[in-house]
Amino acid sequence: DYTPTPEDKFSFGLWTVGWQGTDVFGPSTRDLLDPVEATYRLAELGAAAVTFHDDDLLPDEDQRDSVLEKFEKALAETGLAVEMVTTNLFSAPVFKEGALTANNRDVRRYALAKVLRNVDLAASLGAKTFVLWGGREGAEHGAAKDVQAALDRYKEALDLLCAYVKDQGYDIRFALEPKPNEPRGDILLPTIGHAIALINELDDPSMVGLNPEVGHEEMAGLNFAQGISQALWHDKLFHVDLNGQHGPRFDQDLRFGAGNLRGAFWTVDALLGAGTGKAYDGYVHFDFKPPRAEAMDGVWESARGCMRNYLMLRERVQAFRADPDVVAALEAAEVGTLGTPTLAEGESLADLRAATYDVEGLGARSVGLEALDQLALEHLLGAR
Ligand code: GLT
Ligand code: MN
Ligand code: MN
Ligand code: MN
Repeated sequence: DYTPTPEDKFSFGLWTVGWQGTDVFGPSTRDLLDPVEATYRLAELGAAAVTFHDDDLLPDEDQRDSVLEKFEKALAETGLAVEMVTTNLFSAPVFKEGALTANNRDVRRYALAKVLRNVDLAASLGAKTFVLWGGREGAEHGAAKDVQAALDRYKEALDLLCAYVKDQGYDIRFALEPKPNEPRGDILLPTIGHAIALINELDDPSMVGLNPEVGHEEMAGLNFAQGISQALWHDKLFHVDLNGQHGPRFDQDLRFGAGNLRGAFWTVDALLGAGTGKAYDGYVHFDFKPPRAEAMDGVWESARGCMRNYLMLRERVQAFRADPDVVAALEAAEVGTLGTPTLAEGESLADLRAATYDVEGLGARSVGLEALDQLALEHLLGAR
């Protein structure tokens, strides 16, 4: 009946249900939501974990200890885990021109100190993933950012953070979250591919992976399922931000399943390993914004919808993969044949070059792609 359970490993950012609706055209439409209350409500709805930025939970330094005490009590009473922690390096005016890659060196040092303090908190709460979303790392003007120097500083910060985590003996890995633009005009590490390339230049690439967000890739016109499949191939899908988006426009952060529904179907399929590939085994994390027009009832409905939509899509995807007609259509489309190396064992390139190919016949062959996709659509629509 699509009721989530802790085994589904659903997780929510406190900033999602806690978003008060402030946007560029108007102030908040909802009251402040106490993170402790959010924790109890999310547990009731069937979530397994929560995540947060330092500033979501601890906006007030004077109350740090008492807030943490109440929060830890809520975690203990609900059984919810803190699976991921992240740092707000984007709201405060000090980060207006960047944080870890700001031109100003004091800003960079302050940003790194803020992350380090939060890494200690993440370790003390048992979080194993630490996300870094660099929303302010970037520029609006060409000469304003030396991109190559900024990448040096990104690498420096990540190398220092990884060394710190090893030094402290923490069981934590970092996950970079790409986004093409917003709030900066052009953000560094705009896509999954850019981030993977940077990771490979780090001192210890094994400690850093990705936290891709559906909407962020789709803002760039990219296919999310294909992007996370590549991340899985590199063993870099450490975490995920599921939400919804209607094509290339501002970051919508719709509930998962809203927006590009077919994309959501293939996203779940990719997370499950797309039939024969590596599957994602981490928390299923939602990063959405309940629309500004909603009151609190709509906020909880939106959170519930994320989980129900995931469960419904998972059911549809599993039915699709198990359908004998789909198995036959995959076979007809030669999808499995792609797993066979192009050059056979013991064969040489000379053999390959000397072989004869029925180029005309191959050009005219049936590929069966529409038939396969129609089966997917019928499963998605519940017609099979
Ligand atoms: C911010 C951003 C999200 C990121 C969060 C992590 S913060 O809300 O829009 O996509 O995942 O820093
Ligand atoms: Mn987003
Ligand atoms: Mn967001
Ligand atoms: Mn996100």
